Amino acid sequence: MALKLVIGNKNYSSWSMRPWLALRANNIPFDEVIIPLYTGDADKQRILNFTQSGKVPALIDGDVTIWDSLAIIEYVAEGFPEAQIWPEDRARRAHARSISAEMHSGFMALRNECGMNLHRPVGAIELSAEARANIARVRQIWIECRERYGKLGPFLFGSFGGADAMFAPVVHRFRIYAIELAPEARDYMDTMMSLPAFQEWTRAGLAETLVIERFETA
Ligand SMILES: N[C@@H](CCC(=O)N[C@@H](CS)C(=O)NCC(=O)O)C(=O)O
Repeated sequence: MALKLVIGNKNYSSWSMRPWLALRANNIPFDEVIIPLYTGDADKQRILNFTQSGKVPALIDGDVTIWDSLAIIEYVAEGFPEAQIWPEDRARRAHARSISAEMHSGFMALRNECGMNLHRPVGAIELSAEARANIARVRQIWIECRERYGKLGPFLFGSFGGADAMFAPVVHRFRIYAIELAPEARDYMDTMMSLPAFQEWTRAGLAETLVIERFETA
């Protein structure tokens, strides 16, 4: 039975984008179910019918349900070892998991102030000191990876992997909010933006027409 990935609107749902990219960029077949977010009880119930977390993304593999973006990426990495979603080397793998977990559990100010909204016209906004510190930390993470693993390939650990999937929506946030970056970080963004799976998600998000007011903040 095919894997089924339950996701939110591609225009807005940054958590959905992460496991979707991990699957698509590795050519792992799956069906997708898109449930628009924050549209009322009926759509919320549709999410609850898949996962009692009431949130997307969720991956359905037969009678196994995995919810939460990072848990899904881990599950996919275990099921498809040939995709090399995490680096083979143990120390690199620990590094990749550390920055992925850091992304998953932090960067609240950046997330709150620079929501992913692919339709938003590109332009800078006034950011809090916390958001600016988040941006500086992302930049540091990317540059450290590029310095250490750049010879292996253009993504954070060489080829596209789980850590890249976790940081992909940040690339959109930096682009949409015209964040100024060092050239090395800009190169990484260009690499991500030229990934066919990233472009496919972006095209689909831009084709959506549903506007969700709570995400139209800045
Ligand atoms: N930590 C979770 C966050 C999931 C999450 O917050 N999803 C949002 C959309 S991006 C959601 O489903 N919101 C719908 C709701 O709360 O009703 C993950 O990594 O998957």
